Amino acid sequence: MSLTRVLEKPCFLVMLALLQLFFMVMMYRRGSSLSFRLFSGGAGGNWDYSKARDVYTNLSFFTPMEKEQQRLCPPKSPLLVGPVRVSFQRVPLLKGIAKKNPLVTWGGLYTPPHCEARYKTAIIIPHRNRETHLRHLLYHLHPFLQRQQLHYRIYVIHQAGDQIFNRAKLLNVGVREALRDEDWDCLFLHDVDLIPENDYNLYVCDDTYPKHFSSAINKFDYRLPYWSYFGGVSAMTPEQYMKINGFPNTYWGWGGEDDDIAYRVRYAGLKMVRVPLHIGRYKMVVHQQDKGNAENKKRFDMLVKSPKQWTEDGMNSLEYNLISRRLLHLYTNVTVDIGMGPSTSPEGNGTAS
Ligand code: UD2
Ligand code: MN
Repeated sequence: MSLTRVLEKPCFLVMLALLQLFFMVMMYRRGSSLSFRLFSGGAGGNWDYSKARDVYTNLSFFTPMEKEQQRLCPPKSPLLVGPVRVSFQRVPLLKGIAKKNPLVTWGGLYTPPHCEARYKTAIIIPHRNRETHLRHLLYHLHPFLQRQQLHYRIYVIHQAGDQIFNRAKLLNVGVREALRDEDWDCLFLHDVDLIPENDYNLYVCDDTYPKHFSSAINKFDYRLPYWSYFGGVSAMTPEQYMKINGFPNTYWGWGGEDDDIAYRVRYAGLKMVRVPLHIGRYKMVVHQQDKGNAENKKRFDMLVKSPKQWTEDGMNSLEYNLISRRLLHLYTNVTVDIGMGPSTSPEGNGTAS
């Protein structure tokens, strides 16, 4: 039968129309449907962020009773939904967040109830005086990570005192403290005010290279501010972290440390990989510059010295005084005295630790 004859058959034309209708309906419902994955492969650039889902979607499937005998979780979690709604309109209470996450245990630890997790991820958050941001993050991050079927734990590294802030040194402390607990596969270095918007942004490390996750932040119109940008949220395996000698301890105050880290990655013979912009989307809680985190005016000079400094300033020179380690309902709180930098004057920050 020739093709033209087939095309002329009424039943064929009806079938064609029905098929077209079916695909149109599927496309219309793409926010949640199979077609979303079929057409975007879950990795294409075709996410519709206007149809974001509630961040607690699918968590009702979790009942500890259903655990299958230690079967590995599937390579791709069936619970993922893609874009999730992120709103800062109401600041959630810690009690309320704990209630919504009944399977999170003390210290902010979670293990999937149905299967054995493929990845163990520690989330490390440098913190001081950002309680509302922390509550927003915990509210959104716990269900996000649970849908990814990860074994995870959240660490909040709290700088004691009111001396000038040091984000990078706090992250070094977090890594050392987290590795005391477990052999984590992946260490996430996570700003407290950044909330991920797509759960296909898997909180898992790249086996070979340090990875940047917050590639598209609303603050920067969902674009990279500059090509080597490494601020916000990044992740490394413990091996990669040690290979770059961790982060610098000597950047006191705001700025520069993220660029130093990006440089170290190159000096150590590695390169940076990045989550694609359509998945690595984040909302940042709007905030002013904090008291006690003045701009580090010496950062440009320090960056020039970085090729010589990085092997001497980092995990191998890290010193701190652990004040307390407390297992709270939604996270492990590590309070630490990291010293006070060379001087408290804005001109004086940013030299040796
Ligand atoms: C940018 C980077 C950040 C870092 C910083 C320069 C983005 C989205 N983030 O953040 O990764 O490189 O520049 O240092 O580009 N913090 C406190 N309390 C304080 C001060 C800071 O908890 O008093 C923590 C908190 O986790 C915060 C992070 O440090 O998210 C970065 O500080 P920021 O948010 O004030 O700086 P920002 O948004 O310019
Ligand atoms: Mn910020």
